[in-house]
Amino acid sequence: LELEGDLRRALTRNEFVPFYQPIVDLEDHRVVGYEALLRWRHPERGLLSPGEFLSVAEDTGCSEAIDWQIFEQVARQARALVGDEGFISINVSGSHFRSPDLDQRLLDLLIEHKVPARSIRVEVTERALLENPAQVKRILENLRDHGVGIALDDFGTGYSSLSYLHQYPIETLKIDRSFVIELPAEDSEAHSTAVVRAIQALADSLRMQVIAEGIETESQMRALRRIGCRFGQGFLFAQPAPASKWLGSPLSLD
Ligand code: G
Ligand code: G
Ligand code: NA
Ligand code: MN
Repeated sequence: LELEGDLRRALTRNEFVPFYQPIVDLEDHRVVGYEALLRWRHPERGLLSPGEFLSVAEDTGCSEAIDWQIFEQVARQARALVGDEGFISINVSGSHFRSPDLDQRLLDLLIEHKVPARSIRVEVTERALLENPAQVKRILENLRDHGVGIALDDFGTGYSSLSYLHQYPIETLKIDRSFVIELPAEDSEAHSTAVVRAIQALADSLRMQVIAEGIETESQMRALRRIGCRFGQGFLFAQPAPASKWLGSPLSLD
């Protein structure tokens, strides 16, 4: 496939970059952290999103190298972006958990760049948890023991057998934007409202934090606040943007 050659060339040319989307406290709109989101600065096709190339990257074994290109840049930019206060969330490809040294390499990278482990969160999907449970559990526990946060991404869309949740050191549930998109203004009986309410109740009882994804409207934000959801991200607050956009005013939307 042509795209595979393209991906390998892009890796050698460092064309993969993190964009950062603020994660805010829904009460006061304070920025508490950023999610690093992969983009490909393609020389001819412009800026590409993961949806356009990530599955080919996975199929051709490129996704781990892409992850590392992002992790390196995040490690270099983290302190300027969030100081001692905030955190940066990074996405890890599911297949990456087949690498038994993922945890140690990540911890070494943080030490090399003098980034405190508590400044970093790892986002993992439900599917990744279930593919290789014993190794994923060991890797996540080691990261957690060193202070790295663990968030479960796209929660509610996967293979949600709730029984596994407490078996992993998960501190944060990220509510998938497919539920947030459907949140109505006031109708508390609606299906999506019930799902989000249930996720929030589950998180509260397990003492986990909740972050809602894909908030685009004020009414979605108000519905989330009524449900007791404290944190979120989405176009209502800010689009993902290069680090330079946020460096002038770290942890602020201005
Ligand atoms: O930014 P966008 O909406 O196109 O992201 C699409 C998907 O790509 C999301 O599911 C997101 O979790 C995933 N993704 C974003 N950044 C990264 C990354 O750096 N590495 C990996 N493996 N996946 C990412
Ligand atoms: O898989 P994950 O949930 O990590 O991917 C998040 C993706 O959603 C990113 O690619 C990001 O660009 C995109 N995104 C972020 N905020 C919004 C939003 O408010 N609306 C929509 N439609 N997409 C968003
Ligand atoms: Na994510
Ligand atoms: Mn997500």
